[in-house]
Amino acid sequence: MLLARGVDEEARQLQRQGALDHWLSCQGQEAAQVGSALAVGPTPAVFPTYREHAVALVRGVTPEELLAQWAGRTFCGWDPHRLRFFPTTVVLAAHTLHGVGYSIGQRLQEREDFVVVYIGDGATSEGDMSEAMNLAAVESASVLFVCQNNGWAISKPAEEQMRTSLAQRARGFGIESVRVPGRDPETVFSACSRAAAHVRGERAPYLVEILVRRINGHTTSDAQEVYRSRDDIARARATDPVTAYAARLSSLGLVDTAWLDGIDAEVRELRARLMKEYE
Ligand SMILES: Cc1ncc(C[n+]2csc(CCOP(=O)(O)OP(=O)(O)O)c2C)c(N)n1
Ligand SMILES: [Mg+2]
Repeated sequence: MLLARGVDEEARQLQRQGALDHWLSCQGQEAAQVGSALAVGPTPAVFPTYREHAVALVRGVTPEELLAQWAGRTFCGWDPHRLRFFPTTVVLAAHTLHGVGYSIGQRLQEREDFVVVYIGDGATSEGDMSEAMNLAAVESASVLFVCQNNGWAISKPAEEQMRTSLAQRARGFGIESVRVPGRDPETVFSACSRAAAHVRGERAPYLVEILVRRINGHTTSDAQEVYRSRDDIARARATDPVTAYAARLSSLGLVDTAWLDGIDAEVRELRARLMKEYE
């Protein structure tokens, strides 16, 4: 989580300096991403949206590869086949159908493992998501939908975009689901481990809705202060999952200052490396 935060912060700075065209920050969503990525493990194919940087790092995408697309260097940046981590999808929810189709294809080839599809709250309003959930339910596809509900689709609040929770909506399609808070990676890890066991054991889809708070604007081109209250932004910063988890592990005596300093040094080195590379 700390490494992801460091990479994200460096990418934001590189964008300001003109080295990257664009960046979508994942700050505030690290516990949801690291908890879910560790729970599903390294084997299932993952279809991300565009903000799953911490998942990418857990999957073995290097920080240099992660930034490459946003510097306009490559189409993707990493090898999607080797890492089983598919390219970023900016066309909202298109990848939900790709993921379900991929899972059905795997089953037909008797190479079944499950597929993980990451999606945001706003993207679930796209017809593709409804089609993907229905198809997954009807075909009993082995797909785990991980929905990070950060409360915003750019400037559109989630409460103006839906009348039920996403977990409830999934049940309407015949997909079992759960809604969990996304501040503590262990809570997310437990929920996603149970969900993954369900997908594997039942060979059926499952949806986990994780409630998170977006700390920064939608992208580096967005001024969230224009449409989001100061209180809401302050609350997102005050409930930062990264500092909260570091504090929790420290208070339990599981990590000490020397260990945290070691990670800090690693982050500084990583950021310096990225800065040099992208300059
Ligand atoms: C099909 C389509 N329509 C509109 C957009 C413009 N767009 C980009 S991101 C976004 C909001 C998505 O919000 P959400 O799914 O909650 O993800 P978040 O950015 O909050 O992680 C919109 C409307 C798009 N990329 N693709
Ligand atoms: Mg959102």
